[in-house]
Amino acid sequence: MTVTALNQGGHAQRSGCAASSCGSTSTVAQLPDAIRAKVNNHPCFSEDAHHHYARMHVAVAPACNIQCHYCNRKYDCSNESRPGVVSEVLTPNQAVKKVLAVAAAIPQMTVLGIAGPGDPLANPARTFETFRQLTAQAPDIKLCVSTNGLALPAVIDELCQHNIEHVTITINCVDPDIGAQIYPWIFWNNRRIKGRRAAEILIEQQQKGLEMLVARGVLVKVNSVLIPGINDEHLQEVSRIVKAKGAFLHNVMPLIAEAEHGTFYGLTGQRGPTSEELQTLQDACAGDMRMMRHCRQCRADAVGMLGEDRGQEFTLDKIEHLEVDYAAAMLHRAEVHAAIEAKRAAPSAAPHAAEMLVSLPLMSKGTKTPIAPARPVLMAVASGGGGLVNQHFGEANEFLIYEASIRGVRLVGARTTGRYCHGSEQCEAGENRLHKTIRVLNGCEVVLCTKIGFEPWGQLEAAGIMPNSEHALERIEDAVAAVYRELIAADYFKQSRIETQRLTA
Ligand code: CLF
Ligand code: SF4
Repeated sequence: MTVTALNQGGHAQRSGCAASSCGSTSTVAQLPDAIRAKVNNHPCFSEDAHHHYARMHVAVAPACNIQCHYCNRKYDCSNESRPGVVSEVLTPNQAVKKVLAVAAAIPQMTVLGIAGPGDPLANPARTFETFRQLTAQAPDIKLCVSTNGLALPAVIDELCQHNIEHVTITINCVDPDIGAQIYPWIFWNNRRIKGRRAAEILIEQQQKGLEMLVARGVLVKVNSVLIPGINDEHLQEVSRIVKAKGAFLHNVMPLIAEAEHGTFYGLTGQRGPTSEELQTLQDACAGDMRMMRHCRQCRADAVGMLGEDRGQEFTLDKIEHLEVDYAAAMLHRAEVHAAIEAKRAAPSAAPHAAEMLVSLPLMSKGTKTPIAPARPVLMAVASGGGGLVNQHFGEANEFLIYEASIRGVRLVGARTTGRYCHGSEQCEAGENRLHKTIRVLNGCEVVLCTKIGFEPWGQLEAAGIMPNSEHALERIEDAVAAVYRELIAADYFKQSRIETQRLTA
């Protein structure tokens, strides 16, 4: 469980990158040293790391060896933020140049991932050449790859030669009958194979690849796309099996399916899950393994902190004539990383939320009966990184969603307010941005930010969401716990509009 603060008991698609919770502060601390060293600064494999470190993808892998019903690889679309979308496909040399430029300009970028726009292992020459050059030229950057798994067993030895410590496999099912509803075909042994047999082969290769990676000491994350009515009742089984085989993390992501994306599911009206459905399934799977809750379903050319995309600052025309002194950059990067680690290790950075919750008079003396019906509350947090409440409401393109309960504070997700097409007036047409934000924050009862204007304040309140800017610049978990305490003290739960069915006392 991603609980970072505990109560009286004493105590984280298309497959995006082409998972109780991952890497929350407490769970990372409990890992063996060797694994902790691998995940400590990987923003996807560690929830805490994602507040401090960035990742980038290079789009060197255009081809794919399977077809997924949720995929349509789009090029040259700078507005869309979803997997498979890229502005330009790069050669390995161009990719390496871009990585060095980004690493020098964004020293907190620790991980280079290859995640498409097709499948990295269906483009082995381009993928491995990029890795080979980066291993030699930028040894301080972790290499990461995300694959559908079909070609994984065949290339695994070469993959492991490149010192890859993190691999993601997208596994949406372990049952070929379900797979046949997700994958219309695969390309296997120079032939196109369709239907159930295609899914059967894909599943076999995925499971074999997972076992082989684990045997070689590679940390494996499994991504699964939650497709209501297709694999929603099946993913707990997937979670159980991949955990038993040694996967480190499971990342259940919502299906993105809109008609304008031109995917089979989009065109046939297949819906994606609601936030509640996603969280319910993630919680159900969490009984079996670590779950990732902070995935942002990145583009295949994403650059920056998770949830931010600075790709347009590093287009080919901008970096073409750039000369990077990477030896000097590495020294600077090491200093920045040391400063980040010092900050993370400082006593002031240690979670205080536990104490804040424990200090509440939550229980009747000598009993375990809650005084107040303190059901869980979802709070949306505007954060620009660092694990702090440090963004203006109007500047936030996404909100981290935390759940506060008497058991503690935990991250349960991230919601993008301009999710699929932000920044374009066209895309915003017909729906006021504020209304859209309020809709996206459905189910949240509090929004934490540094500042908020009069108009959004009023509209949020009218929608039953309380804006709160009194915890600006505080650690998120502390702020969420403090607000939860304030709600209890103000008898909020006696008056609140939402039923108390979700009591978890
Ligand atoms: Fe990229 Fe994926 Fe590596 Fe991360 S992304 S290849 S593991 S470096 Fe991360 Fe993006 Fe989610 Fe992927 S937030 S879509 S899980
Ligand atoms: Fe698209 Fe291929 Fe990835 Fe499926 S595996 S999402 S078809 S790129």
